[in-house]
Amino acid sequence: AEQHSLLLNSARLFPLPHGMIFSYGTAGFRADGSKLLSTVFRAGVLAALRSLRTGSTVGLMITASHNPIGDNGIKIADPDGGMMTQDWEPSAEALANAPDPQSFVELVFSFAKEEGISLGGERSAEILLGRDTRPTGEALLQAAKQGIEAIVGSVALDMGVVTTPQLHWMVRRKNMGVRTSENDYFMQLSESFRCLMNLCPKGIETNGSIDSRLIVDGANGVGGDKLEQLKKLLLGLNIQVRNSSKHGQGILNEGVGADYVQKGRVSPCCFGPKDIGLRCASFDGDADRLVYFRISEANSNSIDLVDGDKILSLFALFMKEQLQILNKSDSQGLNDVLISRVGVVQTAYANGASTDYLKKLGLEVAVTPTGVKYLHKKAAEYDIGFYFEANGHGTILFSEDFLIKLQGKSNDLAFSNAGSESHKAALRLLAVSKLINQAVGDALSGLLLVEAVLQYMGWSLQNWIELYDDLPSRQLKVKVADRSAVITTNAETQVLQPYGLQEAIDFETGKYHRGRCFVRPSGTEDIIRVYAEASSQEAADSLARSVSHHVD
Ligand code: 16G
Ligand code: ZN
Repeated sequence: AEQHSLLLNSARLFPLPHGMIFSYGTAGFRADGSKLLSTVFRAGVLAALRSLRTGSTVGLMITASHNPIGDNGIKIADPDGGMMTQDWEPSAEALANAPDPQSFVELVFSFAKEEGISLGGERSAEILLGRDTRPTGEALLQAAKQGIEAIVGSVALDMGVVTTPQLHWMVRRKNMGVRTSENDYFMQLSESFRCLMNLCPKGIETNGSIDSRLIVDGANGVGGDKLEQLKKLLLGLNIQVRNSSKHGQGILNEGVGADYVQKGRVSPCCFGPKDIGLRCASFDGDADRLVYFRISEANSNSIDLVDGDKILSLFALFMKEQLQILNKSDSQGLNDVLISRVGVVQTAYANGASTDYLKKLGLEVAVTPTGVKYLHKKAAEYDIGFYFEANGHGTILFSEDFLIKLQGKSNDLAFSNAGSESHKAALRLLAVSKLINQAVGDALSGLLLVEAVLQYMGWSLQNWIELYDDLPSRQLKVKVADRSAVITTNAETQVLQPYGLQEAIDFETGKYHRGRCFVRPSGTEDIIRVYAEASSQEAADSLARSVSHHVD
């Protein structure tokens, strides 16, 4: 009874705004930040239920990533640091849209019963809260806290202003029973980075082609500020942060950030002719996306983009090489070969040239629908699973089982063959597993891994760009009355409905050499997206244009 009235009284403080319908999309709830108080309060309640149900700590992050500064959003992180299980999304939506406090409370009780959660019981819930730099973040955080505290025995721990990947990392670590502070995060990243740098082959730095200078666009968000802190712990890199939320007068995600750079293929604000030829990188507003770029020699308004596909390819090449080195010496019978299932996961947006490249490396390539939750789940099926979206969101996952074997092997080698090439390869693989965020894609750790790998290879940005040539592509958006009218299948590569649209796409695509085209409803905006690829830019443009007329 106490629980019932506590919940009801709290819910009354957060009435549902008129005429809004909230959906738990690709990346949680998103809307105008001023309209989200009830949603965030209710998500706080749900997070507490999730924690009770799993008996573990969960996370709640308040961010709208690369969206404009007035927007905000909310995501729940599961105990392993990944996104909340998809089974709970319908309930999240039902709770968010319950028309009044009374029906909300009834829903909470019936859902708890269904899930076997005892409310007001012995068990207590723990939720880590984080937010990005948005002005509505503080008020929303308070609403989330009240939601959590409306479930008897629940505790909210405020992690402050953090990147999305930091919060996911903290949740994961908390449940592993290890230290979770921001300082621990910085220490783990900087130590594993140093370890990788120390294991670089000697003599390469004299090559002269590698420039230690790196300029990073922080999107006027939380990532720039965190990188300023992290870089103090790094040796061997000369990082300059621009558009960091600290001293910039710039506005979050406005003319800056990974989404702006990748979609528009333009340089962000505060980058110009003075930077021609330099290695540049860009984060998005909550620092879970990373792309690299270079201001073109020919035209300082345009850039050479190094997107998520190329980051993925660089990582895959490096890791494959380490596995080969590790296993080569063993074929002489000294040790057992470390068997590993290695796989790469992409979406339909992956440039066709990157997929060809990865297959040529001998890797298995899987395709899933857009959205981290799909890619992550697939990648977790491998011993080493790589995933990246072209937009720069991705990471490398190691299975527990494989890490135990790898550690064991590394220990054996330290005993029998310390300092050998295979021992170094084992140490590098272990360092990567600590550097790269196992919970979710992370621009900070991704950046450090790129830098360490370039250093290891002795590669300039130019060498990396030449890994393969991107096929020309074009993305368009089409405004439609009802985006749900388009239904796709086969990881979004084929249209099921409306009838006849796929035939039209096939017909148009057939006219172009290396043509590939697909359409899908956006999960974050009220539009249909069209993607086309072909052997020339003119052809890709024209294919995208003609298909978008069929969508209209
Ligand atoms: C969200 C997704 C991102 C996806 C994008 C697609 C997460 C954390 N983020 O930002 O992975 O690429 O949506 O947007 O899952 P769209 O559906 O509008 O094309
Ligand atoms: Zn983001």
